[in-house]
Amino acid sequence: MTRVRWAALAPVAVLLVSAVAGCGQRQAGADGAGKTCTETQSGAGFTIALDYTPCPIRGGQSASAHITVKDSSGAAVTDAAVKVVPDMPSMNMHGGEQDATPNGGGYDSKLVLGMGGDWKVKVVVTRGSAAPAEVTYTLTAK
Ligand SMILES: [Cu+2]
Repeated sequence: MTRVRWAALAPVAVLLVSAVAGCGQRQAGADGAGKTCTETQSGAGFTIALDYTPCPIRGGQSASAHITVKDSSGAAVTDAAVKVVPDMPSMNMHGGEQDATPNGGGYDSKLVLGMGGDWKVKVVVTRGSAAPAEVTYTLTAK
């Protein structure tokens, strides 16, 4: 009899949990969960666009980044080595460096900002034997 009662209550518990989770997901969605933002910086003859999802990035969670690199004539640069280096200057925190992977005319990378706050995200583009090009994006993690 006790077992039957618990079994009858289980769907109620599931409903309660999903109602709470659903509320959180709606808030996250309104806060940019599925949104991609793009920041563009230029340096050393390259124009480097950083797309990141979600926008804003959540501190302590892994975001996904897509980087596109164009040369001074506007042609996509697909043969470079691209590295992503996050730092939080106010706390002297160094984030996890990522080597981006070539994909679809650009480069994919994880982007992990360890906590909420202002971060400097450096993208380093190295092509052949040329000196690396570095650009820095200022991103605020929530
Ligand atoms: Cu910090």
